Amino acid sequence: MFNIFKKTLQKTIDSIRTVSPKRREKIDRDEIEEILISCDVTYELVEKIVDSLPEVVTRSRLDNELNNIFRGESFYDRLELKSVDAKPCVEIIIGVNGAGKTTTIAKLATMYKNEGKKVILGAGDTFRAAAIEQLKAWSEKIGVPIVYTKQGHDPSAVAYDTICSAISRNCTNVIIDTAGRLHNQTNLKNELEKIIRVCSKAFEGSPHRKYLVLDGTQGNSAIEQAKIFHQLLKVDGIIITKLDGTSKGGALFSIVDELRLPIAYIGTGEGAEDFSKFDQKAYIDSILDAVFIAENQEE
Ligand SMILES: Nc1nc2c(ncn2[C@@H]2O[C@H](COP(=O)(O)OP(=O)(O)O)[C@@H](O)[C@H]2O)c(=O)[nH]1
Ligand SMILES: [Mg+2]
Repeated sequence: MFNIFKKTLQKTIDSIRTVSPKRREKIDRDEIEEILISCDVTYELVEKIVDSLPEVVTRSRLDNELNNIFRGESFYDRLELKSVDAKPCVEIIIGVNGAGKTTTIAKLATMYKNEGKKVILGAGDTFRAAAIEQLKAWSEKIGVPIVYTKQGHDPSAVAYDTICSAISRNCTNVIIDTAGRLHNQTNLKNELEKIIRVCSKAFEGSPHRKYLVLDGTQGNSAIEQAKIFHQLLKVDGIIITKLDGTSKGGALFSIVDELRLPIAYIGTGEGAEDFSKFDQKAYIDSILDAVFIAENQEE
């Protein structure tokens, strides 16, 4: 079966196979430690995982440990995105510049459109003219309407207009872009809080989801930045972009472990369809397949 996770994680898999070239049934704990570090799992989490492993590790044992990271509060819970029944469902996309927000919006919109939903975009990154143009170009390309304004105008007004327009056009989904200038945290916080406040004025209960977009090529160094955003705004879910272009694909374990937030989607390329729901099993299996062979099987 064609496996998008395996394909997207190829660089990560290559990196694992550099430290552990031969796949085996059982692997020494020390080697597991090296493998996890090689794909950018944080040292703290590697230690936590390795400490609970026996000296010789089977696939199912490591599988267990890795799956545990995605547990919610209780043993049987999983970190999951809350479901939204509201119509329209309003989502805002936050994250630093260059993380992949605008591209991700085009991807999300394409996915919704393919599911038969009626989408509208709000060009809420009014800081740079190029950001508005970029989202406009996407909107034409994927055939989804957009609400925008001139550079420098109030992004919360765009959010308001987009939601009102969505309601009058009977749209099911609103996706709002934002600017991500993290070097001025107070400004960013005020601006994003205002957008959120204004959303709820336009449509009570919205925004229903706040997605934080993280650049996958940053690996676990994106965690600190993610914590700041989460503290400021209470993020609902994470989208990891550019997973196709990095050997740091193991960082997702640390991101989840530290933030205790679900990973909703991954970016697998630059095109509008290069996007996938995060699949915990496919993700973990791709990594385990790089390390282990099935029992009684020759490499
Ligand atoms: N390879 C790859 N490139 C991506 C992905 N997502 C975004 N990009 C690229 O990253 C760059 C920045 O994306 P953009 O959406 O403008 O980021 P923003 O500043 O956060 O809005 C662009 O060149 C995108 O094509 C992805 O999943 N894979
Ligand atoms: Mg952008």
